[in-house]
Amino acid sequence: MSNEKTLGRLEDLPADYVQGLRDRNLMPLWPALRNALPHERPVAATRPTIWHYADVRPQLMAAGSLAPIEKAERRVLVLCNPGLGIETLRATASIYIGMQLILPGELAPNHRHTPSAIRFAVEGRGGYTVVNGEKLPMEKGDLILTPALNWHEHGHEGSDPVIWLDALDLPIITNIEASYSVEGQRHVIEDPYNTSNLRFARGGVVPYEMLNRQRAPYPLLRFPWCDVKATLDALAHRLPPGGFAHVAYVNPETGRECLPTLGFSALKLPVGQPVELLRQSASMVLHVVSGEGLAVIDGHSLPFSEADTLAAPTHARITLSSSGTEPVYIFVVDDAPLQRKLGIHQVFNERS
Ligand code: GTQ
Repeated sequence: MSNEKTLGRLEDLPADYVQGLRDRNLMPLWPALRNALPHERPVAATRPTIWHYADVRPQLMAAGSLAPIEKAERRVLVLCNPGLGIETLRATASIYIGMQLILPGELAPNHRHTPSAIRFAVEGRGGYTVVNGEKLPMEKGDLILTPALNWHEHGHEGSDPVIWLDALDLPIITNIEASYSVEGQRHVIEDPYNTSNLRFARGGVVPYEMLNRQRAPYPLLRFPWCDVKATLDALAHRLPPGGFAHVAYVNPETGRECLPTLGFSALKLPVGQPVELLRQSASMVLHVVSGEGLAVIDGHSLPFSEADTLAAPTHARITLSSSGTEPVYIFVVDDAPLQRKLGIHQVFNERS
């Protein structure tokens, strides 16, 4: 940077002065200023990373026999970004991602916590989550919200292993020293029919009594994949040249993001045509619902196939392309809602 001034270093100061500062719990800002406020763009420790499902699945199945549900509560392997230190349990600086296994007949007991969470179903039939008494089935590709401080437990009525992806804002909540959980009694299922989804099954038409109701903060808790895919397929038919279909999951009462910190979207990559995402300030995690292809994230080439999961740091350049004969569907988690609330979310329009 041409106008970048070189600032004084800690070593330039007399050692006894620095020690005197330390003894008083003080530090000079100027040697740390460029670290705290780097010029032009953030310095991200988050590394472009891929977790192949072919690697994760066998380890998760092994956990199925090594860790009984009673000893685990949640049988999860966490997707840890090596750039952030894997013991910090972060896929990006703000996003936690786990892969959870539940076996037939098991129950992951009721609890609630300050981090907000979602489930995105990856494999198996018969799994469900109960949120505040409402039973939410989990079929492949379904998105289930378990918002902050809402009671939730998971069960399994099918016959094969069920695996889903968990995304939580845990790193954010941990960093503000606000993370904790409470254990609850087993749910009484008051709504076995996923009524929240029924209320909003058709855009623009809701049960009449909704007009006399107070707005709920989380009116829709389950977003079935079949609806999302149908919307992507319909949009993909009327794209401008070079465009791609990308839909956001929203709160149907506000039209805005459905959780306070994390945002969810899905996109469809056309066959044989690379797509460059607009560079933006949010970090993100991409999960491949189906198809295979190549992601290039800040110059790192990461070939992907079905059920693989990728992490991209803030401000990343991301190009995606399908390599097979089938279109690619991708589910995206980002921290744009938090960044918007902080007034720092930016989209950069330049293409490289
Ligand atoms: O299923 O409630 O991956 O509480 C981490 C924490 C899943 C869950 C995780 C959790 C859950």
